[in-house]
Amino acid sequence: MSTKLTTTGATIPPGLTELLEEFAVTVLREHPTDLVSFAASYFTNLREENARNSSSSQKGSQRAGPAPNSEENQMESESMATDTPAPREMGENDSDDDDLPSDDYRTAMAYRRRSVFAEAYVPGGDEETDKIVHPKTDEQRRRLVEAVKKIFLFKSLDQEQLNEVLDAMFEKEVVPGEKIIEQGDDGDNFYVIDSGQYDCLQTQQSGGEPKLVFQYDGQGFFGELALMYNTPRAATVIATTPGTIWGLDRKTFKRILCESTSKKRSTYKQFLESVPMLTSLEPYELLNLADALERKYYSNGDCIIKEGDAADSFYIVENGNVEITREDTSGKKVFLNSCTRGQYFGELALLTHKPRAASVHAKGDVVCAALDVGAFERLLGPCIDLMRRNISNYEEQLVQLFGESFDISDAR
Ligand code: 1OR
Ligand code: 1OR
Repeated sequence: MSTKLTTTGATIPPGLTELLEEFAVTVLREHPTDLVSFAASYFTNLREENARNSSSSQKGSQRAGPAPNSEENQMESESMATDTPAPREMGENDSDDDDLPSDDYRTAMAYRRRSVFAEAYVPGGDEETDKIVHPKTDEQRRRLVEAVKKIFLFKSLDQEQLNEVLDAMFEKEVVPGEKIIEQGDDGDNFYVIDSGQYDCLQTQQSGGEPKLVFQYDGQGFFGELALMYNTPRAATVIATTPGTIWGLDRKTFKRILCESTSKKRSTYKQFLESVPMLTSLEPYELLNLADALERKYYSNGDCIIKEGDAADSFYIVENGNVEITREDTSGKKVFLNSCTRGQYFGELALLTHKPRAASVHAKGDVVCAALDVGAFERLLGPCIDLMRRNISNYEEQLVQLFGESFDISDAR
């Protein structure tokens, strides 16, 4: 059985990534009130189920799958699959539930599915490679190309992959009130919005009222989560106006779009969780942010932002240091600040819609995660108040340093 090495040389035990990934997805879906108790219950149950499975397979009776040490089972755990507990569907064996620790536990276990691991995404896995083609008129193709242009998931595809995905997509017209996805169902298709408005509703406790968690207006995508992680649908999506969406079947999604998307999400997940400015974002919002980030590399002295320029991007420092400077009235460069890992810059001009207020240069090698202006406005809405509060600190310092005041109101 192979083990993986991280860049720091630490060994990643087989199965760890998958174990944590499924736990994270369950948390994301269930929103437990007490994360620690939820985690304790989740892993205790997993251990007990594993022990049960392993003893029943040693007896050579119930378990239909491979024996724990068989070659087949090794292959399973080396790729993505881990030996996991059998599912406990809602209401199954109710009397057993009496001694369960909490509601969170019940919910987590009710949603667990054996298929989550058994069928989890395997890069280059055994998905069939039959190409699906839904013929389209020139007008349909043009509309489809426009709809996917704005979607980050498609940006990493080469031309051949993009054509294959576009060929496989099919048009679907929807009417107000039409349920496109229902929470808890298995995932069939991924959808890209061509037109129309859609509500995304989530029931957070079993038996609770569905709550509106997101609204799509004429653009975007939904339905990727269940396909990426082989989990039940995390939310319900309903059309609220007449509209058109483009569907992509699960197999084509997994074969072409899943690998790059899941790689990018897991690359950025930990980093984004550690950025103080982003703490108000939901886990799913962080995933969407990860999709939209573009990694940029700079060497010592490179100019990242030039004072007076028009603004197009926002930056978070992933590695290294940047120096922020501004020219005083005599043209002398004045040091304002420096930013390091987890800190951000370039927000001011995007919020005020004015030219860049300062210059930013790399001090040594620097890696930044950049977000374009559209994504900044769409994805960082919940963080804007915090950024505005920080800007009022700039104002005070500015008066002290330059003796001038600074208007942070929107210049539009
Ligand atoms: P899916 O395949 O699970 C439902 O099917 C889709 O709704 C899901 O993929 C996402 O594409 C989409 N949490 C989970 N799924 C969401 C969310 C969401 N918003 C849209 N979807 N939240 C809203 C975040 C602003 C978190 C709710 C607490
Ligand atoms: P931006 O889009 O204007 C330059 O591009 C970035 O430098 C800016 O966003 C901010 O992220 C940052 N103090 C600290 N950082 C600043 C300041 C600043 N101005 C711009 N940035 N000031 C305080 C002065 C002591 C100057 C305020 C105008």
